[in-house]
Amino acid sequence: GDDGYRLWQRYDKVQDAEKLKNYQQSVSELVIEGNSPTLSVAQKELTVGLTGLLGKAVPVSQRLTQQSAVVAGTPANSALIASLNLAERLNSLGDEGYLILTANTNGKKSTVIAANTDIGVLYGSFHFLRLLQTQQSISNLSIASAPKIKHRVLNHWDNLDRTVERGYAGFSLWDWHKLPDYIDQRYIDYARANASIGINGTVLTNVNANALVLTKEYLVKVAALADAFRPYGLRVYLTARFSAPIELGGLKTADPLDPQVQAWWKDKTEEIYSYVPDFGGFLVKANSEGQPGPQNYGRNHADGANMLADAVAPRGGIVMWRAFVYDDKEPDDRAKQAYNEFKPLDGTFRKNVLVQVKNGAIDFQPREPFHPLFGAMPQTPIMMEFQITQEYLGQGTHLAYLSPLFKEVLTSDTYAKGKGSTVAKVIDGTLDNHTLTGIAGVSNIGNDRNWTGHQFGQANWYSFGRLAWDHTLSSEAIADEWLKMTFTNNNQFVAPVKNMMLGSHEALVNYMTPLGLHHIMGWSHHYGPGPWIKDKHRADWTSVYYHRADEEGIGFDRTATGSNAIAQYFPPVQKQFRVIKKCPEKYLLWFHHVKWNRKMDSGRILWDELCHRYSGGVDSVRQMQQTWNTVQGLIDQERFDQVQSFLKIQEKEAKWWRDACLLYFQTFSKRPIPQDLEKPA
Ligand code: GCW
Repeated sequence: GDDGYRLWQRYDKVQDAEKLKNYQQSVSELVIEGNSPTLSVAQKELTVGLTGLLGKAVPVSQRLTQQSAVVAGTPANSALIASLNLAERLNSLGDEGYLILTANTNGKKSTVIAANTDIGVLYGSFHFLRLLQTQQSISNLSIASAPKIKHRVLNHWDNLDRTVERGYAGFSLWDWHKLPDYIDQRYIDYARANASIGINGTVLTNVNANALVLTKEYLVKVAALADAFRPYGLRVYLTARFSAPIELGGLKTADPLDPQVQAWWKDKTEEIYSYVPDFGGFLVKANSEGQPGPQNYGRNHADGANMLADAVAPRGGIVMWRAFVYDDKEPDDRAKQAYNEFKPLDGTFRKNVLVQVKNGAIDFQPREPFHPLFGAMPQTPIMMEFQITQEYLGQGTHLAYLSPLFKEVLTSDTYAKGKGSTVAKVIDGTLDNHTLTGIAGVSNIGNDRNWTGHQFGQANWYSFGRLAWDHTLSSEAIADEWLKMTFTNNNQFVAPVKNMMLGSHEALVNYMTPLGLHHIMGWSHHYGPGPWIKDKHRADWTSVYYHRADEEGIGFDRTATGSNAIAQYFPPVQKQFRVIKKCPEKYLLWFHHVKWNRKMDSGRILWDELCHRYSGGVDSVRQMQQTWNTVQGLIDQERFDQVQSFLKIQEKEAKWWRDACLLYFQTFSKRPIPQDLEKPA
């Protein structure tokens, strides 16, 4: 059956007869001079891919023998490529960029995939395959591409017992029990998939870290994974449990200023590099949600990060230090804590430290305004952390295409250096001239047959990678290519399903947390609705803390009359959000406590508008179901059925959200559900 295992890397024969003929004529042989592990996987991918797509064998050759060859390589390892004098064009493309050109090689017309490095050749090869998979013309190519961000990393919240924190697609891919001796084909296919979208790093372990992964027993297993991934340009990172010197090293302290502690980490790091010579470095969650950290010893985040940074620096490693920190010390507004702790540390981090900031200040909500730390620490490379796994967005069963969420954040303007200081420019280093740049996505991958649980979860992995490479791509373009590669080029399928995807995130926001509501999910598991949650031992773990509904109105006042979290933004941004009248409605209840009878843009009062949003969300899901039903028969039955079943679950749960939230909030508003809307069941 077609279970989705092949992701977007399906190389089935091109259906359009004319295009097929053209491709067959344009690709006669594959010429790859030189050899290396990376070139050999590029060759394999091109051979398998082209053979499948063209429906004919494509001979591989070390030298050019025919017209219409595909020639791939670097000037250093290929005389043919060197003869094209591409130095100038390649110069600006760095270590990972590539060219795809229609060129004249030794008097023969060829398609050339050229790069400075073998990994660039591999990335270019995947791009070339994508052109055929999406049935674009390959007759007159002149493509240059290079990533805008240097470290494009997946974060796996995978535990050593193979459970995955916030994972909804089965168990961890890493089969520690059979490693290092058994290399599951899944590891290779995982690396292929990542390379195909330019992801070049993977943090194997949960940020709620287990120090055991730093022991020899595990390091040999980590090394086996790193060996499997290396040809694909995928570097391995680990999470570092801050108290490891105590737990593993038997020291009395983990104080980062203690010379013994520093020495322990240096030795440990050297040991890691002895197994994994290109080890990427550490990702650290410290002093957050009960994790140990430098503050346990009266030190700050920079002290902790710098100690680890010094340990990995001699080997070129980096430290990704997370800014997702909160505790009960900031009872008036948890949203303010990260900024308050980190902003004063700007300029005190080592050169090889990135501070990794979640897209919003609370926690991966269906919608949040951008985190005020973006733009606020110009001397520090700030790395983005998105969540691909749908912890707060319906988890394994709701279809929500997340590229629009990612784009909304990336295109937000921080005004840090005046208009046009977008979050994307902070992240890609152009705003403050950083060359060390990074973006992380919390993985939604597990050992389910289709990797992500929901077939459409694959689109979120895919779009994270594509945007990490080039954040200027549109959600529409990404959905278009993903659908064509994953399902079919048939426009009767692509056009309506693309529309469905593009509206899906907004639909979810509407039936879960419209108008800036947030964190009203069920306690701890974060799945269904739970706006009534209170009486937990910490205020900021309740829902009532976030929505603050009362007889007068609803919403969290984060202006000067409330927590004043708004003051963490640059003045022009504050101005956008400060007064109710001007604040975009999508963020209204994030920043303001608003009266139930306040007139909204639609002319309705707030209560009625809230009812309309919740109902509209349910309607949108029904619309998605209808759309999906029309494409039956255009794709394989197996994936069609699964998506159809999940949409039924989504509809049921959208109603659950709508009814639960409206009935609950109605106990405060004491107003009727508008006549024209379906009544809560
Ligand atoms: O989103 C929250 C999750 C925790 C997670 C934490 C974090 C890994 O509910 O499960 O822990 O954020 O990002 O550290």
